[in-house]
Amino acid sequence: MSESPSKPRGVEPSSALDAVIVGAGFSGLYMLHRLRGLGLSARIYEAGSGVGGTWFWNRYPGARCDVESLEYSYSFSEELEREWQWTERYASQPEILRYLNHVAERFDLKRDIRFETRVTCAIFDETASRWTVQTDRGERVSAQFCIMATGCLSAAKIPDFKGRDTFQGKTYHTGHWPHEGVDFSGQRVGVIGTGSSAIQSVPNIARQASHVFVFQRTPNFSVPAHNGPLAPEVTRDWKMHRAEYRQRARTAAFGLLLDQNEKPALEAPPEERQSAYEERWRRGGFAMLGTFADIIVNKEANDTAAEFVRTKIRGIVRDPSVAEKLLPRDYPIATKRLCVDTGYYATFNRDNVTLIDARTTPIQEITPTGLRTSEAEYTLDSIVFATGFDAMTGALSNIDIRGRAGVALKQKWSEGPRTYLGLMITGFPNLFTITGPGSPSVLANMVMAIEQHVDWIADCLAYLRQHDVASIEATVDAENAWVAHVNEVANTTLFPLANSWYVGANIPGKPRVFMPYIGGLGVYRQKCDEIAANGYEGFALHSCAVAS
Ligand code: FAD
Ligand code: N01
Repeated sequence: MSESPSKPRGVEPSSALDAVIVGAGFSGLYMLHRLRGLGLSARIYEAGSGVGGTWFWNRYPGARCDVESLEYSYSFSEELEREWQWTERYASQPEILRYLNHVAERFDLKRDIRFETRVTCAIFDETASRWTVQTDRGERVSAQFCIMATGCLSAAKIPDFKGRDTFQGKTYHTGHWPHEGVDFSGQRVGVIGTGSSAIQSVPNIARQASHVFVFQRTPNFSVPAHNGPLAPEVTRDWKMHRAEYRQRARTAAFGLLLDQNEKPALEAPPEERQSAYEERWRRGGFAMLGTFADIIVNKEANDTAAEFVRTKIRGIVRDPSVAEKLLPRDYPIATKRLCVDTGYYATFNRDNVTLIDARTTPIQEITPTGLRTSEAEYTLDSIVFATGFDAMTGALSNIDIRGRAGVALKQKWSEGPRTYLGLMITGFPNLFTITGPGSPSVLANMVMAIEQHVDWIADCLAYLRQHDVASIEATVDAENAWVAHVNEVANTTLFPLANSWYVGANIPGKPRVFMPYIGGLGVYRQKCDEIAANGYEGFALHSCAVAS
């Protein structure tokens, strides 16, 4: 039974736990399950009124995963995997949310989750080697370990447009979609943004609204999903070979069964290249990324893939001037997150859809009746902000986290995030970040990245218990070396060339640092395992009588 989310709890007497977990998405749920298995006392605090994280909040029309359902699901329990049936190649948001609720029920997790409770503050007590965690309900709890499962894409961001609050119609952010859904019938709708959320929602909104105006600042590369019902033979094959498939995904660069071609694009003659891209386009989804070995490291190779997609866009969109506006030109393909769509480009063939180039004619103001660009005024009934997230660091920065000597994490990260392995931060002992900056996280099938982090943290806590260790902390040298390595690897790729949320470019004033680790999930896993096997190399472990 979950605790009642509706009644205010007031200030509870302070209680002591082994671990506090913040967030009840894929990360927090599995973390709680693992800690229970170790016999540790743990509690999740979750701002939402239910489990699911991303899949609780992002309920916009068309929301679904773009990593295939069979792969975008937990692998830790064979029984769970055998009993759950995915219905589509890419599961819809409601189906993924049902799945996560099923997981929470099946493993009896909800009794240790405090819903509708936001963690506002976490302070490290150096004498006791414990964290004091406070919530917006006035609750205060002490825990030896604090585990941030707060999500890389959970801090929704609405840009500070002039006049934003004057609009008299309805506004929505894709990441905070109303649970009851939205009926756009007969409405003139403005959608701001053309990232994955817009690319999934625009075709659906356009089928309902009287007119949709899409305000595009940067065109995006998108490949077709070719979604559909999961054929029984595909599910059968998966269940038969699941152990092997999962093992491959865990050690693969992107945590995916990508079928990576090891040949460089430029070594293939043009006809071979063309037919390879065509074949991947027919398969759909992220298959495109594996067409050749050098797409994300060699600009010339990348150009061949980018031009292939641009040609596809020209072929789909009937009005050449609209097609021209939709062509991404100023960054290499896949260096902003590749989108996977169902009918996105074709939507611009509809009479009730207008594309506005918000780069050449920028949005100047939101008005009581709509939106004004430098060129025209648009009368709107609703505005959808598909404007993304303060990614990777936003949810952590929203909490007042204070480590040794009261130093604030925000202050430590004022020039960009610094971590050791994306798991721990020097000066913040016993604080773990699941899929933190400096880890593969958003560059992988995130469920595989999450499981790897959760397992590593759980094994680490078991080790600390066995060895009577009260605190663990990344050393300065290890953190410095890791940050340097993360940057060095990023600079061998084309990723830093794009103004993406990977480098914080979507948030005015955010330091430009490439945040995830692009060395590959398989390689990273091996490094993490070696570090643990060597007695937690790069970490300072202290046993301390005063603790607990
Ligand atoms: P989240 O699911 O973001 O959960 C974090 C939770 O922490 C949230 O519920 C939030 O309310 C809570 N929280 C945060 N701060 C606090 C606080 N201070 N106090 C209390 N609670 C707090 N990844 C893929 O690999 N494949 C996909 O196909 C894919 N599709 C996506 C589609 C969308 C629309 C989005 C936005 C992201 C998608 N992602 C995808 C990334 C996705 O975020 C991850 O796959 C995964 O769901 C993250 O799980 P998580 O538990 O780490 O974080
Ligand atoms: O957000 P985004 P998202 N004026 O940041 C524009 C995952 N995800 O929610 O590119 C005008 O990608 C901005 O323009 P620009 C996935 O990892 C997955 O779509 O900065 N426009 C951009 O077009 C994804 O990458 C799925 O120039 C402004 C858009 O808003 C991540 O979540 C589905 C603006 C934001 O795009 C985020 O995706 C959904 C301004 N001031 C999400 N500010 C799947 O398919 C921003 N924009 C699985």
